[in-house]
Amino acid sequence: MPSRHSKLAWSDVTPKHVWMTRRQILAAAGAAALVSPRDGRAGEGTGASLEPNTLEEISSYNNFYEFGTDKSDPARYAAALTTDPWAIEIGGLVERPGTYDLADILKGKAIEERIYRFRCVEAWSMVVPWNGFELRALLEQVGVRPSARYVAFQTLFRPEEMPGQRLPILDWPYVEGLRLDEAMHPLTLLATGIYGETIPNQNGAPIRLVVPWKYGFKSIKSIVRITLTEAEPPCTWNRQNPREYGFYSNVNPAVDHPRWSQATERRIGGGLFAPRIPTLPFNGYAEEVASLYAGMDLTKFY
Ligand SMILES: Nc1nc2c(c(=O)[nH]1)N[C@H]1C(S)=C(S)[C@@H](COP(=O)(O)O)O[C@H]1N2
Ligand SMILES: [Mo]
Repeated sequence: MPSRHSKLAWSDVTPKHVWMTRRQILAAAGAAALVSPRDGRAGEGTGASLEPNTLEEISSYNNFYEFGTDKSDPARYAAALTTDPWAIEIGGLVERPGTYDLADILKGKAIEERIYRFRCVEAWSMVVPWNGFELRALLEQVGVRPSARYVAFQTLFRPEEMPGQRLPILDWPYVEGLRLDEAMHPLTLLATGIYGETIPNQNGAPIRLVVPWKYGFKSIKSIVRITLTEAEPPCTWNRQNPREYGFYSNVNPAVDHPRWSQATERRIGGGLFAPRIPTLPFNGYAEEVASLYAGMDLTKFY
């Protein structure tokens, strides 16, 4: 993430036929209703600009430091990750703590498609058609105790399969957290797929968080533990560099990163000469989420 040289990904020069291929694939899959209820409501004006990136773009330009710091490392190394069987240990301030098999978690959960803007703190963005279910459905299933105020998440620690974890790049395992109301918000997803297919390992298989109004690093991948807590949980990037990364990390064009502007973004796949586009408050989801932060000074709680 702190990489400052903007290396060109192959996706910067994606030829038009790749888009066509994707459209054909979608047509073949009968995925006609690509426009989700969340589309085009806030922000970018035309629904056309919420055209999803190609699966190729979404799965070849990744941040997943467990597999290395280069954007191409996850696509190169994540295939080695065993994602089945998979269990999530759910504990802390819940009524029914336990180790839940992913297959059991998925039982009875309606998997929806949600087309979300996704904005990395490094000022690039994508549009991703996720498949998943609302985190709140899982939290309601395990029963949140009244004293719980935050939700803590933890990624798998398995250096045998995650070569980046053999190096002290970050304080492993990767951890993240949300305030309970953020976690219960209907926009907050647990994603298990992209484009109707199993989520690629490099995107956080078999299950990862997606919080579309926050910078990408809040959307923790390959989750093995969820803990309801009373105190604000530690977050990997905040712990790494608290001056640069706060707990909230809401997308905010008015608050720059200490080392670069957050006012605009580069949409992956837009081409070499595509103009940067303005970044929207809360990444375009202000209408849905701004009220969660009413009265808070967002320059202080960044
Ligand atoms: N476990 C874990 N989760 C992670 C990361 C990581 O390095 N490890 N990177 C984060 C960052 S910085 C971003 S931008 C997104 C990238 O998600 P994507 O590869 O699906 O686009 O994942 C986030 N989740
Ligand atoms: Mo990121």
